[in-house]
Amino acid sequence: MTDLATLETDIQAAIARAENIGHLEEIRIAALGKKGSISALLKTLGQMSNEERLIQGPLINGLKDKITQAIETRKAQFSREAMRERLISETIDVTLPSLPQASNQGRMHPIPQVIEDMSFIFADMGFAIAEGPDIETDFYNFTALNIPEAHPARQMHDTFYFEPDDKGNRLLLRTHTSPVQIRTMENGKPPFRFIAPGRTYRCDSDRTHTPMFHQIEGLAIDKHIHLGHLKWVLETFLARFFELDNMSLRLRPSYFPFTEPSMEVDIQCSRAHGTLQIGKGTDWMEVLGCGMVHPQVLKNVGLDPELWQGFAFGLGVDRLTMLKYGIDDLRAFFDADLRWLKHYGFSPLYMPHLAKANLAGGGA
Ligand code: 2NM
Repeated sequence: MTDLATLETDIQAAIARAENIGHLEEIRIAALGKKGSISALLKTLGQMSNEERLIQGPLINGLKDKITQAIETRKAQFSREAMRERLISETIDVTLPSLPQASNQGRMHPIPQVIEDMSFIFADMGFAIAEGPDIETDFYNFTALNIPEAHPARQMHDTFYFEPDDKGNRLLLRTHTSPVQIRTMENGKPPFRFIAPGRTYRCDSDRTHTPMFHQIEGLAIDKHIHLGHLKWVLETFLARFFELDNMSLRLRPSYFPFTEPSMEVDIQCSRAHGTLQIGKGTDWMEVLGCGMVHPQVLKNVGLDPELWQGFAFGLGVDRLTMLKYGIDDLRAFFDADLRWLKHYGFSPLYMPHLAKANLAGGGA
């Protein structure tokens, strides 16, 4: 019969000598595995007399428990040591400058980059930035904006509607960011001066339309805001966006339900010799819509149109991005083609020229 005390001393010594988890596992199998030394002892209990088993049973099981515990304790020690080593070896100095190769790998998609650049220009002119939900109610997307029931924009083919609820109310995907202007005016006090950039949705898909596109709408409400202010803001914005010293605009009368008067805005351009040049020449290109906010819209958000007035405008981010960067296929924006992104995407360290000019002390 094996001397239990000797066996225990031997196994404990082996556990103490173990150099790693693999080693420890070998010791465990040799003692407690199917053919292990302690397992063999446990099997002998079956052949013992009752009196002998009463004495040997607790001794052998006690040994099994002690060894199991000793192995667990050593294992925990190993994993603490492993973690300590890992923490030491993986320490990084976050104050080191980034590697040029690393910071040059990823690319910012042109659309969010241009939204940021445009927002920067408007912020520099004193506009705040407002946001709102993509999923809207009929009231905020249409009714509050003075868009009557029979308006074509309300028809199924333009608007993505959700299934109606029990009461027949349908939510929808906003068709413009104007509901953000309504919500922001409802929740605040005039004067207002902010832009609302974001995603917009229309059930329309062809060479020049995608069902999701991006808009920036702007709004200024005060006691004496007039068309002159609107024209200056648009001229200044468009000149800065296209990185030109100045910009000639042409305002043509148009119609929107939420503005009166309403106008479409063309920028000066040249299409001579088959190339498009913006800011020079004798041609015109439509880039945005605008107007003086309709008195009914002001009433709808609880403002007295006898006291308050102002302008609003809306521009399509996707098309202006294509114009500025010579991108000729709208659908490329949504293809997730890495080769395209490598060419047209922006470095993470890119800064809009306006910000750079200000840093150099020569800002406008
Ligand atoms: C446009 C053109 C003209 C517009 C109006 C409003 C609001 F909410 F203030 F009434 N937000 N945006 C507006 C005006 C939008 O997009 C071509």
